Amino acid sequence: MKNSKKTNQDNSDGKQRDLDLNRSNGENQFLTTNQGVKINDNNNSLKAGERGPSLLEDFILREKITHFDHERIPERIVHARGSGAHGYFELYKTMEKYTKAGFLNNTSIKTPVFVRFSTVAGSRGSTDLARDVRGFAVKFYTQEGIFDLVGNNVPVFFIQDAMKFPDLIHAVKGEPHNEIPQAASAHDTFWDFISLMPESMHMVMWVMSDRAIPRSLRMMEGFGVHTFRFVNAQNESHFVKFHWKPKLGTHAVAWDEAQKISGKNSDFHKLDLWEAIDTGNFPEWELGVQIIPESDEHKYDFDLLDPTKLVPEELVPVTIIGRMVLDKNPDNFFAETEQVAFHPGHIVPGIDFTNDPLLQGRLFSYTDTQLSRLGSPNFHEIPINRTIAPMHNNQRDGHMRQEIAVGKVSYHPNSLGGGCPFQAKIDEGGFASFNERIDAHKIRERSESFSDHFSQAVLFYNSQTPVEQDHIANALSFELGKVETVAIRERMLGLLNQVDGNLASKVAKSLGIPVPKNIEKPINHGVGADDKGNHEPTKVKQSIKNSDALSMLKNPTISNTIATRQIAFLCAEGVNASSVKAMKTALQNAGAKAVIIAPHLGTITSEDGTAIPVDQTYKIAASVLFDGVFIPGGKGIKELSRIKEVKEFINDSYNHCKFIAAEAEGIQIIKTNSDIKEKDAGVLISNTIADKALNTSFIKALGRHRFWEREKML
Ligand code: HDE
Repeated sequence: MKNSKKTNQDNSDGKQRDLDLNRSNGENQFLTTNQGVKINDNNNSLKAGERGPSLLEDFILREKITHFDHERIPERIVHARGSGAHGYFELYKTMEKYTKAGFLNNTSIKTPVFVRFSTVAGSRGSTDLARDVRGFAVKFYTQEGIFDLVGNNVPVFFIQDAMKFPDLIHAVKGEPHNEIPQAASAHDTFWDFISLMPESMHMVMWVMSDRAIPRSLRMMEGFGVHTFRFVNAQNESHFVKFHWKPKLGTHAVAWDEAQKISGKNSDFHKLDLWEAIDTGNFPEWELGVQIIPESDEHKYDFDLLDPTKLVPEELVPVTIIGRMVLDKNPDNFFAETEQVAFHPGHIVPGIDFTNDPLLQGRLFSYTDTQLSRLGSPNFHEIPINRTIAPMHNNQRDGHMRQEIAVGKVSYHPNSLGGGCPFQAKIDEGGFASFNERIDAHKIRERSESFSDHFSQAVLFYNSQTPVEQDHIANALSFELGKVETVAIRERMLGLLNQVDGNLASKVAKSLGIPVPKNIEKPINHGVGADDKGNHEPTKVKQSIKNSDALSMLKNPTISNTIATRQIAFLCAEGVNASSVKAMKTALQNAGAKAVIIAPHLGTITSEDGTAIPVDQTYKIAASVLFDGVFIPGGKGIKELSRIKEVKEFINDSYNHCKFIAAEAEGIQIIKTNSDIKEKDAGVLISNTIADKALNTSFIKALGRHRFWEREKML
């Protein structure tokens, strides 16, 4: 089956053509059993008489129910909830100097990809808007085999060594006695663990920042996290860090908003991605790399092998080398998004690992987990997982084997099969691990170069704008406020104090306890890197004090586009049609979507008798599902004062720092029907109907995403 597409050179739709082999469509077809027997009655089971018992011989009922009984597979232990999409990657410029990976050498190849975004802690059915890291896993179907870049939207990790991963996940998931809470880190076991693991402090800063509550999966960065290697044709190695930069910029929602979205639409991110692709607004990211020569391995004041550290862009700039476009939704969630199996160990010649002890542990875990989740060593044969490169080996059999390997030879070396399949020399594309020299004692210890747990947490915190710093303090106050054990709160304050005294004091104030003077040594020998006490956490002086790239609001790559943003139009019968039309057209021209909200579905009639189609009612719509609000003019608009949801709509928009625009009679609604007492620069008004200047300034304002300055006024 697979052999048919093995010589395929045009990679761009290579994977889609491969999947075609398995796609099915029941259109204009008879309903059949799995054995192909046409079914005559799909409504009634076979019974002994009209009111009698069902008969065991009813093979149609038995087949249907048995299949149903076995429909579920174990959800992922972590990253259970996800959304997938197909697309392609194209290279801007060859990376030949650094890597021999074909898809990073040849700018004319478009490599098909499948991406799965996920939350980490929650179960499959949990909310999209949990405060959590997001998984960002990309499967490249290259002509030399599959390369999986299994990253996150945060560039560092909580722990340095794979040995601690099961502990971390046990701590963050619902507590084992009652499985509470779902998809939330705000509970005792998580913060107990964190408070005993100072190495987590850098990642804690990221997760308490707004990065953990993205506006959209399309508006978040992605990172490979670990340092990998590029290896070129001359067998020279460079260290490499991978970055994905979203074309729409990196944006977040407010925490209160996130909690409300979870109630209004817990599929908010999944739906947003689906609709964007469905309507042709294909999300796009650029791939960037930070390349570090081998000779610079020890140049920095952190260890490149330590996954709790990033390489500041100010020290090693990110070079943009290509772009990824997601242009097709999956046909079937289970077959594709659920069954896709990622593995950081899926690499191709030209890419290799480093000795990062977290990465090394992952290399074991991912095949193992697929065996239990997908149930067979043949998971590589599942359509979404199979390579579009030629694949031949002597692995045989196992549950659900699809391949029919012909011939009697299934071993190597052999003479009966002419030695086939044969090994590839390096210049024939054979994979050879980078021949790094290792000369060492076997030890169970960490390198002293891993013992600085605070410098980059400080760098991250100091690089944030005051608004972002406030959000971190608020998030910590929320999370630690939910912790019941006072000693855990105190230990956390001790750690926070090492990051920033002001931050610790703010959180302490909210918790109603003082920042402890000395951090108390936990009684269970859990202090970070080395339980043996060889390397106490130390603070190393950072060579840089600030990195704008770490702040979402200062990030130089931030985009001001309002493409795909959803703007709510609060309307009623008797609205002014020109007011609606002018703003709608202006927004649409800028790529945004105007959503007409009214007391009922169908159409409303404007002042001049125009029928305006309604998209949503006030019973369904909520401010948290939109990026901005416009209240048009028109005599009938005063009707909005009588609709209680309108008041909540405007107040939520205001409290979540969204931009609000109103025209003519619409202004009165803001004045009389909301808590907005003072005019602020984020509330834009005009007495003129269809005011071009208002439309332009509203669009410009929406490009800033939020008017965070308002928080100081609230
Ligand atoms: Fe994973 N991780 N992980 N992880 N991870 C899984 O594999 C694991 C880590 C990441 O959409 C599991 O197929 C260990 C870092 C993503 O299908 C499992 C360690 C990063 C996804 C697993 C880590 C990740 C996973 C669960 C520490 C960012 C979802 C299901 C040694 C670079 C992929 C599965 C998808 C999934 C193990 C740490 C990212 C159990 C042991 C660091 C995006 O194998």
